[in-house]
Amino acid sequence: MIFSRAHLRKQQGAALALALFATAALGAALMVVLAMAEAFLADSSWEDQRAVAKRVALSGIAIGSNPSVMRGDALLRSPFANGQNLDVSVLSENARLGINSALESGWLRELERLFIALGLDSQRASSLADCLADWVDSNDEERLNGAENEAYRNNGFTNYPSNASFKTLDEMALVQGMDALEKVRPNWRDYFSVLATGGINPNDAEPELIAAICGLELSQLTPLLQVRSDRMAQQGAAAAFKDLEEVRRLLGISEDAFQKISEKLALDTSLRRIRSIGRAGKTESTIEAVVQTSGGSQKMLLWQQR
Ligand SMILES: [Ca+2]
Repeated sequence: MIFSRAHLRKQQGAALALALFATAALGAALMVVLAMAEAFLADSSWEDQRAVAKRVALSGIAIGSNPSVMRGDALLRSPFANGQNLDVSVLSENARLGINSALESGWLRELERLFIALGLDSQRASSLADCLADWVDSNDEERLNGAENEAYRNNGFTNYPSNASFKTLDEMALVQGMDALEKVRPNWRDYFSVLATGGINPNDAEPELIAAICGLELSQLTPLLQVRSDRMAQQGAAAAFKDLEEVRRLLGISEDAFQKISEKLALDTSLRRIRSIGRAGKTESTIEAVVQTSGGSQKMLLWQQR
């Protein structure tokens, strides 16, 4: 089918109007929810306030899931009267390392560097990378410092390892050697995902993750991080790096040397992790969700509430 330019412009205009309408509608819906919540809060119990906080957090997930809402959008951080407020962060899921994908790609050296950056000594880091690879590979042959069924059986765990991809990060925590990581870095889960695939996103990932996975010194990232934070402060997510060539130039790496590094990076944002904190009175409710946007449809891949 051939469309005239005027027809296409009309379509684009309609799409923009729809996106603006969706954003405005979200804002209006949020204001209604919060006005109701505010009236309700004036004389309410802790349980009631907690319910309001949860409703505020739910509004945040609805806003953060909208593809037209970008990181840095004012809608994501809104203070309200009576101690209510909303705090939403939206990040690409590739801000974390997709552990299944990394193991499939054989990134054991990269994982070892990351575990060292997170606080393990090199022996433990190397051993943990082997144990993770043994957990997901289909065979029962132990790697040099790995662990297969016999090692787990000796410790009373007869059904480990699963010899299949990790389904959750809690399953990853069962791998031999993860207790040592938990001890030195209790928040290790923030660096990993069982949903992300491919490379990590240089727009959103923590500096130590980018450095470890790409085999760079932290100091090499300084210009990249400076530009990233300056632009984010001035223009929000619209200023994100849109091509890897710009990332390469900021890292000061030759085109040849960058070839191997570029496969560890990805600018894809089709998976977004939304963390929404709703507060009401003295209560707080946090909801975390991972949403996949593909074409015009969205799919919820993770939902955690606390
Ligand atoms: Ca195995």
